[in-house]
Amino acid sequence: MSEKQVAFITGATSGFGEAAAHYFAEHGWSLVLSGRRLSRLEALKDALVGKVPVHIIELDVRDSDAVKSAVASLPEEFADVKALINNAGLALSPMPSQKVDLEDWQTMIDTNVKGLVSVTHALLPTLIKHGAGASIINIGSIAGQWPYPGSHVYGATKAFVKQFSYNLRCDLLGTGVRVTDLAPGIAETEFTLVRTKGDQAASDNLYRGTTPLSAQDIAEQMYYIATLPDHMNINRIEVMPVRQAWNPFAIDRD
Ligand code: NDP
Ligand code: 8X3
Repeated sequence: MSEKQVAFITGATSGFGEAAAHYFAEHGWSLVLSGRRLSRLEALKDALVGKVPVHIIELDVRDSDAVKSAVASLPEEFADVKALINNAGLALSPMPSQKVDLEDWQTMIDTNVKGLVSVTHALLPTLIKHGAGASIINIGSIAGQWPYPGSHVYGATKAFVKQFSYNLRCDLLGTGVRVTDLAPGIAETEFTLVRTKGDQAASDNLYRGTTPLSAQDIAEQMYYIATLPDHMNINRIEVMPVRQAWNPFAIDRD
């Protein structure tokens, strides 16, 4: 590959982000990898640095000042970001709204909405400077499109991600920068362990006896989007495993 290509991945310490780091590295991309768990970032860097240049940033996307300064202080060889993968995110408390702590709703909004917005805002000048071929890949969810019990604020944050992605496209018209809402269905990562605050049995139970998406499946979709011909923009990809579909409407009866 002649042109150096840099991907900036948030939430690279686990799941989709970690799989994307490996997959983009296999294809020769330089990587900026961020997340809160430094030891995991260091292990990832050790695993990948023999293949491609890697810059790690211990970063909580909820801290907008830290986001701004992390982007402003990117080393020169990582400064020309071509693909921003806004992947950091989480769901919490998959129970009815009336039983959820307000703090959990706020954490999801702070991370999935405000964090994603901060990172995007900080990197927009860089991506626009890169121009044709640059991509913003926002990780949404089927939960942003389809309601289900216990999704409450999580699904609403992902609906934000979808509409923000579309709206960004309008403003970025003419810059060459693409924007995609990549919306996966059920995928086996640490997502459910986080959502249930460490209930390994609940997580195992969700994925038991079916074939969920894998982190690798989504990493490959990210790479596909980031390497499309410059003139193509996929607005949204919604992907479910074959073994997931919708339920009928629920009805309250006497
Ligand atoms: P994981 O829990 O495996 O990974 C989540 C990643 O987000 C971790 O690297 C975590 O890093 C990071 N993260 C969480 N909070 C913050 C924060 N405040 N600041 C920085 N990084 C943060 O889950 P997935 O890989 O499954 O999730 C990735 C994305 O995909 C999320 O946005 C999720 O909503 C979405 N998604 C997941 C689906 C699934 O079924 N798994 C389906 C559809 C969408 P750390 O804790 O080190 O900060
Ligand atoms: C996570 C996928 O199916 O739990 O975004 O809503 S699902």
